[in-house]
Amino acid sequence: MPDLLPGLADARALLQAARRVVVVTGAGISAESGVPTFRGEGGVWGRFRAEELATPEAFRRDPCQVWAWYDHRRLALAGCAPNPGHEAVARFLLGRPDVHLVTQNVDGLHQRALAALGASVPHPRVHELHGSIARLRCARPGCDWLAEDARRVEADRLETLPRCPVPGCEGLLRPDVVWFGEMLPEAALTASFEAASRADVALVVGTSALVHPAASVPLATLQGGGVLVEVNPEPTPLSRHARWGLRGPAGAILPALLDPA
Ligand code: BJW
Repeated sequence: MPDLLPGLADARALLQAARRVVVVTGAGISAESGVPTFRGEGGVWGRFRAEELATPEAFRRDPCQVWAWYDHRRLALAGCAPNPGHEAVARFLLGRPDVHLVTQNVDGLHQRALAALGASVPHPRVHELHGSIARLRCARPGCDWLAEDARRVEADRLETLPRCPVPGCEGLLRPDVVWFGEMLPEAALTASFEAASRADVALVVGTSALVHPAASVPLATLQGGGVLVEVNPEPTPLSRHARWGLRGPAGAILPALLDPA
């Protein structure tokens, strides 16, 4: 299939010749690993309301409900593995010093693909804009406790939710992800826009490009004089800016696009 895809050979030539590349990914790259996307058919927001699960207000109102959802997702993720799309991005990033990866995904599958190739993670050229579901942090303002933590959370009662281990704090712990209305991590955001504005090519994969400021990252490449390549079965608001729009699944297209001949 990939050889016959319109634009694939040209997009591949563009990416292979480019020096600086920023790869921007969203939930679609993990769809073939069995991780549901947020929008579209079968998407999370078709079954659950974002404002009841992915806002700081929702956590304050009903931390058990929010934790039950995250515990379910953390458990489901443990049974998922990186797919050929994540693996191709990992090879591309490790093979070239001027490639940066900006991801909105909290699933850790990019990092797992990199670790499988022997890279130490977190990798300095991977920028997680919306955090990581594998980390917990204290929800109490002013407390900066943060750690990788894979524990199951019993979310049926407030008393069983995880608490901050800092002596005297005991604030509720929450997943280290970015909910609607929250600021993105400053270092990751700055690094993402810097990498994008310097890039010759932004390769945008599997995002509906509806959530800001992440959706604006590829626009920084355009503003810097670079070009955009999109991989997505469906068009998005970024499609009209793309030099090449490759319509199909990331797991099939990315190895053909990124691996050396
Ligand atoms: C495939 C495929 C296959 C399928 N291969 N592809 C400017 C304008 C308008 C609004 C705003 C704005 N600036 C800020 C806002 C508000 C808001 C926002 O953007 N709202 C819009 C929805 C209207 N943004 C925020 O609140 C952000 N914070 C912020 O801006 O702070 C500053 C501020 C603070 C206070 C006041 C004002 C400003 C925070 C956004 C946080 C988003 N959080 C979530 C949840 C993360 C945690 C978790 O996972 O639990 O992040 S929501 C969800 O959407 C998740 C994703 O990262 C994010 C993006 O989704 P993504 O990745 O694009 O997935 P989908 O499902 O939408 O798309 C999948 C795509 O894959 C589709 O296109 C498919 O076709 C494709 N696909 N299979 C390739 N096999």
